[in-house]
Amino acid sequence: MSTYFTIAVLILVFVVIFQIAKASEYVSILKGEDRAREQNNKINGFLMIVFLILGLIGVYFCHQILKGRLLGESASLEGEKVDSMMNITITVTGIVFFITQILLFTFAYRFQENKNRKVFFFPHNNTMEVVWTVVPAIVLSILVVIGLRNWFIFTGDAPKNALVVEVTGRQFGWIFRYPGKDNEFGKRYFRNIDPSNNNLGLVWADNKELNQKADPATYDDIVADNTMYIVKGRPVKLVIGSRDVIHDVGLPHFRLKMDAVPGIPTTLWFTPKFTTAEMKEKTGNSNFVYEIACDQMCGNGHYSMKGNIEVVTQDEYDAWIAKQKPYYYGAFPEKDPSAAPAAPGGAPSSSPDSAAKVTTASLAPAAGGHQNNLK
Ligand SMILES: [Cu+2]
Repeated sequence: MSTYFTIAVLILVFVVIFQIAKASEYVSILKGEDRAREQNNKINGFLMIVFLILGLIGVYFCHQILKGRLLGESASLEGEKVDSMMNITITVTGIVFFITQILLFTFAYRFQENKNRKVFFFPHNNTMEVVWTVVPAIVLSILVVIGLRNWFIFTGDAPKNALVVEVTGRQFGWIFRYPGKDNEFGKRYFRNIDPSNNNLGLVWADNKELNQKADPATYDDIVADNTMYIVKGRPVKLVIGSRDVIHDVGLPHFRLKMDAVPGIPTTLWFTPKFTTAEMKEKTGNSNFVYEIACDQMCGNGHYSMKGNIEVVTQDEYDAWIAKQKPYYYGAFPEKDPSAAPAAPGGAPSSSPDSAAKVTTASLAPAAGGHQNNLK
């Protein structure tokens, strides 16, 4: 309904403009063309100045309205560099914008047609051509060099004390992996992916068909869904990938983003400045969470692809990571050493065992399914 209404309004506006143009044409014939043009010039010149003033007022109000809605201070040290680039770019382009717009409209008004003045023929000037080519070229090159330098910092080697987290995008969510006690990520293979118990395809069993050997480094890897824990003041390096299509780790509060590409790991590092609790206080929003927004159109559930980041202190992080069980034990509970002593606990001793059996039994058809796929 509203579409038809919009189309009808557009047609009406078009008809009105057409009629006004026709009427002014008749008026100019009646009045004599010269006089009509003189009058039109005056009106247009005046309208140019009105447009300039209203436009500048509009720019001011847009700025005032948007100022409060922006994200506030960067929540990472590296993000400050992005903010400063943004400020330099807006200052330079802003100055150029105001000078050129004011000159454009005042010249149109000031130098409108006048019977007593003759137009000066000014076809070409080499010096001016050189100036307006070289000056923007130098300014833009400086902006690009600052940007490249920062890009090499963000994507380059992270400091040695950095926490390393692997971030994998999937349709539609994020999977986070921590290397565990050995500080090493175990191998992954996409054909091992099983949504029920191995959502990253960790190579934790031999597979003769694929000529794969189990990688012991996978046994202590910790895998978490939805929420990533990182530490305030400690650099964090993200090793980013994807399980299906191209996603993008968008970190608006930290001012960074990086594509998540299947098969090609990308990296990014930054240092969080405030814990989530501090941000709740700073923003006055008790529900504040740092967000990973997928910045790449990745399918029909793209809008829902939100991950959370909890920035905590080192102590809180240590407490959290100590509570996490390696992902391996989720699929093979019988291998969990902490579960074993619970078994000889009197009456329910048989129940953990049987639970383990059920899980391993449920694994078997899944593994069989993979083999079928391979054939
Ligand atoms: Cu996505």
